[in-house]
Amino acid sequence: MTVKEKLLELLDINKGQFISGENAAEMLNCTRGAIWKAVKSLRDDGYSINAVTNKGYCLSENTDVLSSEGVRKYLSGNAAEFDVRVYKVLESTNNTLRECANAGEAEGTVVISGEQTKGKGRLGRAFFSPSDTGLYMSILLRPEMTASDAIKITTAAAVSVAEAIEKVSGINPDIKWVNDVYINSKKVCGILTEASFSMENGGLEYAVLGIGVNAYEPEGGFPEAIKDIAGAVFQKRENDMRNKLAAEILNSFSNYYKTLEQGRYYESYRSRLMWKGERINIIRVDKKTPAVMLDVDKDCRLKVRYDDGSEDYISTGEISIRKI
Ligand code: BT5
Repeated sequence: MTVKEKLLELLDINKGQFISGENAAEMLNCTRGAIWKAVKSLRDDGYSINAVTNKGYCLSENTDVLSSEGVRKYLSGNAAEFDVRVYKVLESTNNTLRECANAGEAEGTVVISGEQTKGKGRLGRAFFSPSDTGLYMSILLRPEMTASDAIKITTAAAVSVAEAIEKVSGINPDIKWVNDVYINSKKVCGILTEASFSMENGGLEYAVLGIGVNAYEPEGGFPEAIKDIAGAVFQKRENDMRNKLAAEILNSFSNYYKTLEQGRYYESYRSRLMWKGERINIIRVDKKTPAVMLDVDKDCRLKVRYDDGSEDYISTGEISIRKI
């Protein structure tokens, strides 16, 4: 462990309390100069460390900096096997992970970033990913499944995010078919699964599961274009929250993933489904069809009733829904 890592551990254990440079240097067996250098470097990484003459250094109680050690600390069960890599800024965690996948990296490689400069949504849309307020994460999967079953990755992930949020915050989120997580009618998470298929047998070669969560509202609020749609999970910064949230998503997802075919996540998905029994518009490119949303089936197809009384099951794809 470097002085920086050891100092972070020391400050973390004593969060909210001052430790003098002299004591820290003695405990870590280094010079006070080395402590000061480590403090500067931790601040550059985003840690809020207060320095007061005659008192020393104190890590703010509401420090919430993403780090691979920070995420690993909260992993449990199957998720403890994940290889978590945390970056400060990337174009898109899905893009970075696709490069890892194409280079032959293993299932369970996880790329997390504190900011994305080209965060992607579905169908070429952008996902707003400002620095230090969100969690942008991609998981590499190499499942043996057909293309049509790949939707289960996305739906299981939506349940995992909702359950993880509930676990760390007590808030009970909803799911908007098929891949969005909502709190109080605002989107707090979007999910984009990108799959690569084998040219030889048409099977799934790998899938990159991308999850973007707005943990906090960015300073100055969300941009005009999404300010009526987007929301954040937390109202104020919470101690180590994004590391916890990332880990809890991975903990929950790793369990559902092992039994994806059995669809154990289905009842949780169904109970969180927004707009059940309400009128919606089904949007295909620019054609809108009004209907009543009835339910989802085990394959997460949407069961709807059209105005002529006929019923239909809708699969995801180039479709989205809006409440009327
Ligand atoms: C999604 O697409 O919501 C999928 C988003 C997936 C993002 C993750 S982050 C990690 C990984 N790396 C990536 O590059 N992507 C994944 P879609 O259902 O198409 O929704 C996109 C729409 O949501 C946009 O057109 C906006 O209206 C809205 N939107 C954009 N940014 C948002 C945000 N931060 N919060 C809430 N809504 C947003």
